[in-house]
Amino acid sequence: MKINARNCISFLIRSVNFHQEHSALEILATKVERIQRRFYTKNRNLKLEHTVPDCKVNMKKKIIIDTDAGLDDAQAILMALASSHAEVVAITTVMGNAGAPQVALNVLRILKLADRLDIPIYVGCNQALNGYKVEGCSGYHGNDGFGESPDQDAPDSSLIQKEDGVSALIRLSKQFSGNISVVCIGPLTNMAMALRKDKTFGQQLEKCYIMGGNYYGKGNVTVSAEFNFHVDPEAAREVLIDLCCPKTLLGWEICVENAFSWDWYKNFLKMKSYKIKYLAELEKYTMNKYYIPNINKGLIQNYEMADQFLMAIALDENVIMESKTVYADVELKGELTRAQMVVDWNKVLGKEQNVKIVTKFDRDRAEQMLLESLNEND
Ligand SMILES: [Ca+2]
Repeated sequence: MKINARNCISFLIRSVNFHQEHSALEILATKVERIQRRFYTKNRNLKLEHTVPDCKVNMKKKIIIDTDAGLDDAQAILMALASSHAEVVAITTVMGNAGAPQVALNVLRILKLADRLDIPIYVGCNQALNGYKVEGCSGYHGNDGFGESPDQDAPDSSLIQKEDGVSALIRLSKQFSGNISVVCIGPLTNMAMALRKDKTFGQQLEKCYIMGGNYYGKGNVTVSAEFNFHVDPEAAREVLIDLCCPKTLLGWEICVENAFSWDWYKNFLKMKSYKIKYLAELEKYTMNKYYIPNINKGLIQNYEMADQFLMAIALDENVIMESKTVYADVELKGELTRAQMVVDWNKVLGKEQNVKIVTKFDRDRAEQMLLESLNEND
């Protein structure tokens, strides 16, 4: 390795464990690289040997997770924390499976489980753009969104940051401008509010990944609305139309098509892992209140997951096997179709494409990423 400023700083980056120092060094490295490039551009005649290693090859992808955790969110967060591809810079919470403050407490429990209480949590919007507020919870994972099984040894809630989630999204997007993505696994209220407060928000983001919506009009709350879009359809619409960074969306139908069998789930629970044991305990509520009655009614055939699949895609885009880049909007007024995502497959509206919809993904790879993130022996 050549001894130059760039290599020295790259070496320091690889040696530093704490993400804040890591980030500062990356910014410094980028600035040094810029100065180096300017110098060599002006002094080409010097014919100096110039090798600037591509530091980004070794850099982890920076992400913020915007979540309404939620047990499926919990698994997705654990995937991100275990990934060698990503650095979780922050977690912002939004109303959905529970109110945003309760979601922050749930996230604290997950970070404690993963021994990553160093990651900052910011409480975001606790009501939708139109004022709608989830009273207590969505019902799916219980009143607290976490199986109504309180942690007797819960982490100190003072670890939750004072800054609100929307401000944190705007600040971090500027701090890591062009080098940070948001993985949205809850309703899109925080994202829409960030955009309303700062029109340049989308320009600062590298990418935005969204679990939500549907492209064949198949709902899981109403006949035609998916949960995240149903909680805040106005926010979903504003993000789809106005957020200008590249957006990748995983809709509900493809998640159902790729659901796992109940035999798979039984084997999953048998894995020797303190994380799975912990999550399984919390999921008992959903199992008894939702899964078993609906299995008996023939309404659900498989163990469905969504946030985990989106996280797999965000962590490694090679998981995407097929996608369609299209113009999509959200219906706000329909008598039966409010919150349904409407995809202009045939370019009838003549509008510019605004989102990449995943239409096929590598479930085996996603499953492997999930299992690897959880499979730690006690
Ligand atoms: Ca979620």
